[in-house]
Amino acid sequence: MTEIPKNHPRYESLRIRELLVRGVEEGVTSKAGLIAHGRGEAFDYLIGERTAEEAELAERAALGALLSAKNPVISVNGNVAALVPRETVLLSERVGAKLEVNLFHRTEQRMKAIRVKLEEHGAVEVLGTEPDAKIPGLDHSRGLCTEEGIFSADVILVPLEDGDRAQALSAMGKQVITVDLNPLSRTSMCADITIVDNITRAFPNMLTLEPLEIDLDNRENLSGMMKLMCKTLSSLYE
Ligand code: PTJ
Repeated sequence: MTEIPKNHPRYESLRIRELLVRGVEEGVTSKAGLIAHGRGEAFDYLIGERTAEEAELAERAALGALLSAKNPVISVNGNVAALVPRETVLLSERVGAKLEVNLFHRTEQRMKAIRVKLEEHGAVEVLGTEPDAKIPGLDHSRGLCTEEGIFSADVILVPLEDGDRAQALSAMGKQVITVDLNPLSRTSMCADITIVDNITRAFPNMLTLEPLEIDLDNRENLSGMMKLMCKTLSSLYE
């Protein structure tokens, strides 16, 4: 890893980038994952790189939904595995959710590398490498999943997800929860609960926050986040 001086004003942001670069080198993260992260960073600037009130509410609502689910599943991709492997495992333990690797740019090598990474961080069982079901409406390998996990899940947490797949999961009647810094993405718009926060803050928060069982108005929550972004921008003009 590149040595980043701790007193660099952008230390945290550079440290997170290095995690992704290492993820690519380990065969965990796709190259496209680096681009996706850059898009996320831009939106993170607009929310002041901190957890907003709306995001905290969504994090608590997500915990409530996962805890009251019959078969909750956390879907893990290459960015999630690089950024928050330990927190992902701890969160799955906290809410009793299964872990399943599910990739947009699927290769058998990356599926295995992510499974091994999660196991190294304490996961006992990681589904996904032996798929036996398909998400209806998704072509090619993007739709592959397991019957025991994603296919039969009633509540699914799909962080940093592609819009097509989020929509397909929603069409299956599942309650979809996402973490996405872009409140305008198709995933953010179609999810039942969207946490507009950096996953590097959202997952650690979700290990300690109090769960809340509420019927979150996702549209209202998203519009709160968009207003915050506008406010941050306009404050720069004042
Ligand atoms: O590992 P794979 O093959 O499954 O691929 C993973 C990526 C993320 C490359 C793939 O799912 C993809 O292309 O996703 P998208 O369509 O770019 O969507 C990712 C969303 O996550 C975007 O809206 C980004 O703004 C957002 N995002 C990126 N980094 C973060 C983030 N949201 C929260 N925290 C982040 N660190």
